[in-house]
Amino acid sequence: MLNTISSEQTLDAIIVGAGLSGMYQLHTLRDQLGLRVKVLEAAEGVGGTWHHNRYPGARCDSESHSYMFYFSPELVQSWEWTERYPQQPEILRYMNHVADFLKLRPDMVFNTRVASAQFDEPHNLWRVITSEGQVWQAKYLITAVGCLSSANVPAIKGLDSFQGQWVHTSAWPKEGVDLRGKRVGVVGTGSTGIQAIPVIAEQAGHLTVFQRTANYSIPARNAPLSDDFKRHVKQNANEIRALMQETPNAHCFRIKQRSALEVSDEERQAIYQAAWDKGGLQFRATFDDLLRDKEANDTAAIFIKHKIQQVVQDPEVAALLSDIDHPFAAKRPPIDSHYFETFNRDNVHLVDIRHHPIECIDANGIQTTQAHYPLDVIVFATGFDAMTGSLLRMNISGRDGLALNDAWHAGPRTYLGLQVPGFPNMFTITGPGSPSVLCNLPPQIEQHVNWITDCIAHLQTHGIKQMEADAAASDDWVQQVNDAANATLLPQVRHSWYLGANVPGKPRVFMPYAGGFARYRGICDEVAAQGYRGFHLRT
Ligand code: NA7
Repeated sequence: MLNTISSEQTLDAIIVGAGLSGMYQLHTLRDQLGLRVKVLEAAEGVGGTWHHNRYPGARCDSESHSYMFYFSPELVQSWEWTERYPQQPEILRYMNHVADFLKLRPDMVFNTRVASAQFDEPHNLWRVITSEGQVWQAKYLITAVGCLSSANVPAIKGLDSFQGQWVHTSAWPKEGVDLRGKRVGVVGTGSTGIQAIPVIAEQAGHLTVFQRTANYSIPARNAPLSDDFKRHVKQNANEIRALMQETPNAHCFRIKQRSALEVSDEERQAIYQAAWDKGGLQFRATFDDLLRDKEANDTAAIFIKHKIQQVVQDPEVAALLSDIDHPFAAKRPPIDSHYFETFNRDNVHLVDIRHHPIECIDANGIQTTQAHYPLDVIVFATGFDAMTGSLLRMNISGRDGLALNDAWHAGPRTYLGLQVPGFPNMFTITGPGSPSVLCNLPPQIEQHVNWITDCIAHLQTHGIKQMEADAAASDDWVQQVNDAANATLLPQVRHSWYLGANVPGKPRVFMPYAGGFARYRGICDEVAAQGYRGFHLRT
């Protein structure tokens, strides 16, 4: 097989995925280390998750000035966001801007899906085969496939028989879906459903929302950015970057170091009200024990449930929307633009599928155990086979043909979320075992890419042929990931995709590292400073 591979397809590194992580990784390996690198990307352009998630209302829940790269002062100066929370088209424009600014496109191969990646031990190479049968090989394989890229379409009986149109939010057609005047059903009320529902309600003739789990949501209070704020970002880029690196969630705000239980009721209400008025994920930052202490969490939960009951006029609908079974922020906490208000519209109907589950889909709509709902369009806002789905889909096999699917049969096992034992010279950006989905992603991507780049520079300079995570170090890390999660309320949620519990048959393992971004960064730096403790370096 080696003879059939052209010299252009023999590289130092192959990166899979042209989202933010793949783009930055290409820049550092190519432009800082001078390596021969290509990015393979299934889509026809850059953007990763933002290329595909074009559903109505799609926008970022991180504030725009925290959802960008800060590694290059020139890049920071070259861009201005227009809104507090940018919409998908603007984010995609930013990502295209990054690609052009860093002149990345010549080294990106689009419309190229990785069908398999095998480690060839005798040649110490990763051999990647695309779905078109092209073969690429390189010493290093870097997966930059995102955490939320593998859609979870529920296996509901009869979906194939539906005569209308159905679509998953993460595969929204580029040309859009004409919802005007139609009877639309949305299944799912996570962050995506909560963003999409208010916008779909404005377009559709009638909207039916199928809710399995009621959810908290905080108003985003989105607004255009003032010129003053845009100037502030450019003038304070270093401070903004430093702040994001210090905070547990890699956002641009600090968590107040106080307990929700140490202030009076009156003071607590005033604090929550101010955070509610300000809007956004900062609501979580009002107290530092909301995710650790159930009693503290209850105070926030009660405040938000009360708000829902105030906003929603029909008491039965309000009761259903505020009948939330998990602690606040123990599932990914959505933020919204008029989500609860949408249920006051005449053309919106809420269906409780917790107590009356969906039985099947037929030619004309959705049948629950209680009623039939005729529909023209079904929108699945049902989330993702998160964190491991896109990695496992790539048919990766490591040393001795060990398949990643087998290595992870009991759940993902990584060292620092960066490497998997048995898979030498393969690196994973924001993979399971790293803070990933619990934190704002761009600062983490910078940290991961910088760490991997320094590491590869070390391997190249010292003539090290192979780097591989030690099995015992990986087991210890999995334990640390579990311990960090168990110190919070996060693992208490049923159906949590943090645990893989939203995908039938998926092992239940808490996947993201919940110890905080700053702590994680410190651990990674220490491991590197100690000569890559916990990795085998083979010359
Ligand atoms: P989520 O957060 O996984 O939400 C998916 C929603 O779909 C949630 O309400 C689920 O209910 C519901 N769901 C999933 N499967 C089913 C089935 N089979 N039947 C009915 N309802 C179902 O995904 P999102 O896309 O909203 O958000 C993911 C991330 O994307 C988000 O955090 C941002 O980072 C961007 P459940 O709660 O499981 O009962």
